[in-house]
Amino acid sequence: MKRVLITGINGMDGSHLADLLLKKDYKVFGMERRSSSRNRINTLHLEDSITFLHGDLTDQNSLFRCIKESDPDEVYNLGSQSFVGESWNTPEQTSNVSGLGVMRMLEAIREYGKPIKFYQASTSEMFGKMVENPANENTPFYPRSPYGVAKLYGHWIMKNYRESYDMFTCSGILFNHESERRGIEFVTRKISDGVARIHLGLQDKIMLGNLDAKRDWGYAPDYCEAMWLMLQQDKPDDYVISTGDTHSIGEFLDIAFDEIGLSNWKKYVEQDSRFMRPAEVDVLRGDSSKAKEKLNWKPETTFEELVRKMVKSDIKLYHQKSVYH
Ligand code: NAP
Ligand code: F7E
Repeated sequence: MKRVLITGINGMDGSHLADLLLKKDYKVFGMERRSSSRNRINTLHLEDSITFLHGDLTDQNSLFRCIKESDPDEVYNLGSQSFVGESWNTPEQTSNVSGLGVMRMLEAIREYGKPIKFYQASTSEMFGKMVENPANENTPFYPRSPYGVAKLYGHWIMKNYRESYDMFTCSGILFNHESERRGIEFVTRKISDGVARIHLGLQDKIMLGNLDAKRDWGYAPDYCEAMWLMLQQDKPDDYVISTGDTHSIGEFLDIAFDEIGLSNWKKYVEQDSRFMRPAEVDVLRGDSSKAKEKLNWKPETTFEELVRKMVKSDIKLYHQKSVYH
């Protein structure tokens, strides 16, 4: 039985990846930070099937300990301060976790000495201003936020350890992917939750920032399959994972409101400068031909299916709560 350590286990991707690797019969260890309140909304269903370990990407010794205790064959480093907007408020913390944290985990693996395969959660935010559209593995990077800059350090240090120490390290340059487990502050979940609340009479308006932004949105469980495939190859490499399509926030709103039978979302959406960013990534679109060819991977879930799934799930969640709040 293969053993795996996943950082960021309670996040969206961490929980979906654990679901996938349990099905593939892995022994799963999930690293989480200590929290003063319960933080396992996405992993509650996993409490009896995986082992939780306490660790923090800003604490080198905790990473040595997590590697020793899990003795993994594969490590997926998904832990990150992943909210782009927040990265302007906490640039130092973001750089520490999402940048230096990668180096700390690589050091922990190197010190341990076993040939562990390592996956780094890189991001389309490294392309930022998009000097080429669609972007592929050879497109130059141009990050537009402290988060994007931190992730670029993580990406290059992962590559450097591959070249310096012959370690099996891979990077998935994943474009936006979403699911029913997405954090509530990200625009897709903010919309699906807001639409559910409007449908149930709990809210009148959704306050949003820049409505002109366009993203290449995919479905998180599809993308977790790609992460796993990367570590099953003979040689370590980097891959862009995307749908190849780009959609505006307006198109997301069209489908989300259609799911509750409303055709004119403009009556229910207001722009609010609090949600604007100091520098914006206007459009993202990825070319994942390499993943298709080498990993035999392609996305399964369409944009429309994704939006409808998220809205349906949020309506169901409110129905499951005995008191709406
Ligand atoms: P997420 O839901 O925000 O999950 C991130 C996880 O990292 C959370 O569980 C968080 O723990 C944990 N974390 C934060 N700071 C940490 C620290 N100091 N030490 C250890 N863990 C820490 O993010 P996601 O959407 O699942 O994304 C997974 C990874 O892929 C992230 O690295 C993200 O940057 C990257 N990525 C995401 C996308 C996307 O569209 N979703 C695209 C490209 C790349 P708490 O729960 O305690 O906060
Ligand atoms: O913003 C605009 C916002 O916060 C998307 C992370 O997973 O994907 C994610 O980063 C767009 C931006 O995701 C609101 O300005 C408008 O243009 O959902 P988001 P993101 O910044 O694309 C990448 C690939 C990652 O790696 C990240 O970890 O939507 N937008 N109005 C808004 N965004 C938010 N959050 N809230 C709004 O009210």
